[in-house]
Amino acid sequence: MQLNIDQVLTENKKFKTNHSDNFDFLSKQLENKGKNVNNILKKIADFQVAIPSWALGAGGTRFGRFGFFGEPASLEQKIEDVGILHALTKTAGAVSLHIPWDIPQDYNAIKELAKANGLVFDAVNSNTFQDQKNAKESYRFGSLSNLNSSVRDQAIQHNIDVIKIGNKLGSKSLTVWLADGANFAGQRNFQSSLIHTEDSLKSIYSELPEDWKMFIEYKPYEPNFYSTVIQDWGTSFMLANACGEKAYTLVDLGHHLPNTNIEQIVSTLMLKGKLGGFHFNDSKYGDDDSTVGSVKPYALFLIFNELVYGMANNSQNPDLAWMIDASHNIKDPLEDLLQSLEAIQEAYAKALLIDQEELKAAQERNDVTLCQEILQDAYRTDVRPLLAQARVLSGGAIDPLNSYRSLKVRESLIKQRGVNSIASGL
Ligand code: PSV
Ligand code: MN
Ligand code: MN
Repeated sequence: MQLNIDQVLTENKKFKTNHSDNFDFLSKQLENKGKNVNNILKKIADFQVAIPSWALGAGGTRFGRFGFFGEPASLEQKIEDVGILHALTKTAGAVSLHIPWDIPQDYNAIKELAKANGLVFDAVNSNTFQDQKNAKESYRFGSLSNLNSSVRDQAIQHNIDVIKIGNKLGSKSLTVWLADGANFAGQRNFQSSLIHTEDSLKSIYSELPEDWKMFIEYKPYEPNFYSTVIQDWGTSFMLANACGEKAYTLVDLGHHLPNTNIEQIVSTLMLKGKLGGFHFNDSKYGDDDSTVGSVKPYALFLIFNELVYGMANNSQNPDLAWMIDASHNIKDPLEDLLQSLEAIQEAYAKALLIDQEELKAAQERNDVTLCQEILQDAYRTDVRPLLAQARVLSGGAIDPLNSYRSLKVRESLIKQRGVNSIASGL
């Protein structure tokens, strides 16, 4: 199923007057404050976030999985789903595949389909956290960090195969997330785990094409509940440095212990030119699957403040790879992704409103109150008319979620795919 522009434009008629009133009011306010609204709109429109193939079906927990209806059962259907998100929002112009879940049968056909939906292929993700059918070795006790060199070799080869698959699709990066670690104290020697991981990552890195990047994700716990080999940004940063200049740290918002100052991590990594990618989600305790911005929107805004500062001031850091990384158990996944995309754009737009010069001057005068006011003034601005206007200018929907429902997208997907189709994923 593909949404066409006429359906979106017809939908927009319903919201047009209200939207114009809201946008005119806000742009006047912003221009009175000296903001260049057109520049902001362009930045919002240019901000594209990749959708991971595994977010399109209902996720699950170790206690169970409640399937959602009309889930995409093939790579083709996953691409169509991302196409629907992009047609509505114009901000989801990329898809991120997970191998071996998403191995294309016909590369040309898949590339054509992506192109027809306005999508490119973002980072490819390897999977050494599950044993694959007919695999010779098991990852039960780790993959790249395993004590047994045959297991490590299998995991290294898998990552190299993933690079080759991504290369045929036009991807330019590999994301490595390792589940490796220990469930019990004393189970593994920390140092040998780290040494093996570093050596394995270097072997993968040596096979990276010249114009590719490798992103190294970190996570403090889960599925291992005592220790994870790449547990924090420091470990990831160290490994990225050991591999070389094409290796970077990837920050996944849900991969931090409660109350971690993520904005400071972002800032440090950008200063060192080593922040490569970003996975958006939200979390209340230690989860990594809540809708972006649904629990700690102010924290997300503070993170975006550092990202915006870094993008303007840290030319040593490359362009970032943005992706949503969340998979839900009970919501319509496409509705959840629409909400997440809106929350990301909202935090970004608010951060763009911060007057960085004024903030710097207030910091230099140690005017603590004013520093806080500058941030909060930007945060308290309702920027949603800006997001809607950026979408209108790009041919998207004024109100994506509303139109998704009134165009009965899920109902059509169920009709086509059936109630019980199941997507592969986390
Ligand atoms: C597991 O925590 C995880 O959510 C990581 O964040 C990866 O990016 C993702 O799965 C896909 O492997
Ligand atoms: Mn992630
Ligand atoms: Mn995660």
